[in-house]
Amino acid sequence: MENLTYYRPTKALIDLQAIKANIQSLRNYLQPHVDIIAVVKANAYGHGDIQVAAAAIEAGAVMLAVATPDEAVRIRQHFAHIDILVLGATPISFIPYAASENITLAVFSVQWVEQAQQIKSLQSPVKLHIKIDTGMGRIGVNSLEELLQLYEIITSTAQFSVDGIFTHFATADEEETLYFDKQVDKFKELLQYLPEKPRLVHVANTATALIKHSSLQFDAVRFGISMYGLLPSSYVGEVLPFPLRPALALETELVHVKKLHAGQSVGYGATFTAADDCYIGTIPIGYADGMIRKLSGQDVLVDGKRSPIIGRICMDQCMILLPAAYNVGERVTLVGKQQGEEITLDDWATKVETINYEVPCIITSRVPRIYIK
Ligand code: PMH
Repeated sequence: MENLTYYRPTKALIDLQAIKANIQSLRNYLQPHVDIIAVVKANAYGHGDIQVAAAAIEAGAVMLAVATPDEAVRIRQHFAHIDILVLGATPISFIPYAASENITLAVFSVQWVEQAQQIKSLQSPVKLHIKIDTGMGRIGVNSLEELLQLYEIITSTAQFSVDGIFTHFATADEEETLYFDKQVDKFKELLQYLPEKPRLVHVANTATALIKHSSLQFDAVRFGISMYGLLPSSYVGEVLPFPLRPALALETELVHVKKLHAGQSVGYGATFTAADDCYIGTIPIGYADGMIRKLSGQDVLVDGKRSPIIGRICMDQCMILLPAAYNVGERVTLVGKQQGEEITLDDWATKVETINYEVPCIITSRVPRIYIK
């Protein structure tokens, strides 16, 4: 039984309406025949796979994409009928489960298919999406020869059927299009040599779906980061066709407030020393929650005012410089809005020199995700 009572006030609030609205905006923007594949890998980018999947399906997604077989199992246990695609590599040992539970797998290796041929008596053929490496250099077949060899062995193997073909772009979110165009050309060229076009051709991640030519929507788009209301890059923000609603807020409360006298210090290493008398608050969130020490100095919101995190962030707690003497229990917003002020996951990403994708993924499972319907 899931623990639904949380005593610590630190919570990630996930706005499922925002997720639905982002998908619906995409739906209105895409050509009518194009399907939406909701990318819910990595626990839906840290937002919670099952709840996000339910919202995505309700908003019109017809397939869910995950990275690993284990993620697919979790989704299937909650959703009996939705199509699920595993984007990453799958061990042979997963194939019987994929066959009995209708999980679609990415395929990119002849050797893998040969090994799979040894598995007899599958409940039904496993649907495969051929992955082409057009320039990401990650997984995927790299040449026409490899593609045709793979296609031939799959189509002559009773255990499998070809349902789709796809690739992934390395630079779709950038203004410069040279490398992107090369990837597109390679994909289109390889595609035309296939004896038959698979049911589902898909190449577009969020950036491609939102800012590239509509012909690159093909049969489906894989909608990840902007489903969560976040931009793939600042450049995409400049040319975005519709507004996005961020889905995640992170909140806690003051659990201790004290007056610090000039000369007194705060935290491990005593790295902050008060120049003047001031009020500091302790909040129950630390690096074990994903609030890594590099976030020291980041502002949080208290009573609509920006208050910086001071000193080193501890495992379970950190301290903030308060604008005034507030009471224990005062709401503290780490990500989200208060009275017209806002702190975003992009602010965190800038502070720790990473991308917004990474930030919700590193908010650990100790922080409960609370769903606002
Ligand atoms: N398709 C594949 C194969 C992906 O790896 C990803 C994101 C997406 C679609 C969705 O992209 P979007 O969130 O930009 O829409 N994958 C990753 C990754 O591996 N690291 O960062 C994002």
